[in-house]
Amino acid sequence: RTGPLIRPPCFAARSSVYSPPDRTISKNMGKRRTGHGRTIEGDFLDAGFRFALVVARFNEYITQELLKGCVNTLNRHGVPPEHIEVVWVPGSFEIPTAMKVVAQRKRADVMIGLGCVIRGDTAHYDHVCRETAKGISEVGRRSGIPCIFGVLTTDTIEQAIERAGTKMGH
Ligand code: INI
Repeated sequence: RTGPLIRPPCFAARSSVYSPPDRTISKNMGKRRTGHGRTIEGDFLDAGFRFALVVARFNEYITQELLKGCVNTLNRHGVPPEHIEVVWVPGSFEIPTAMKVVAQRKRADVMIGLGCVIRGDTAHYDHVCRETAKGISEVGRRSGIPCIFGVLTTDTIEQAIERAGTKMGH
């Protein structure tokens, strides 16, 4: 018998669910227990989920590339265009707020925040990075909807360009 499968809303179910050992065998083996009852695991196959990509306009020449790479990756894993919604926000700082609205309106099963914060001469960079990261994880924890952190935080524009698909791809 196959053990029960817990399928979190975000993850496609794997067919290879762990099967508990045959009862007759475990009876013969006394009280010794091996393995576990069930496995919760994601895979890379589309299962009909809707994706909201929340993208910052700040440093748009970089975030456009992140968006292209993200859409391309989702498409390659079988996500159709009609399951991808793009929400533009002014800067990375606003990504968590938009994610919260998307979550409240139940418009997505998964959200991906895409932004690019480049260090300047002031402490502004630190505030934007901190609040963006904290906010995205907070929306994810509170809503139960997976919120992916796709925000580059770099010291230089060159680093951002390198990480936006030019060197290693996405
Ligand atoms: N937003 C970014 O996404 N990247 C940056 O590099 C950046 N810098 O450097 O200032 C940035 N600032 C804007 C911020 O995200 C907000 O949109 C703004 O402060 C209004 O709330």
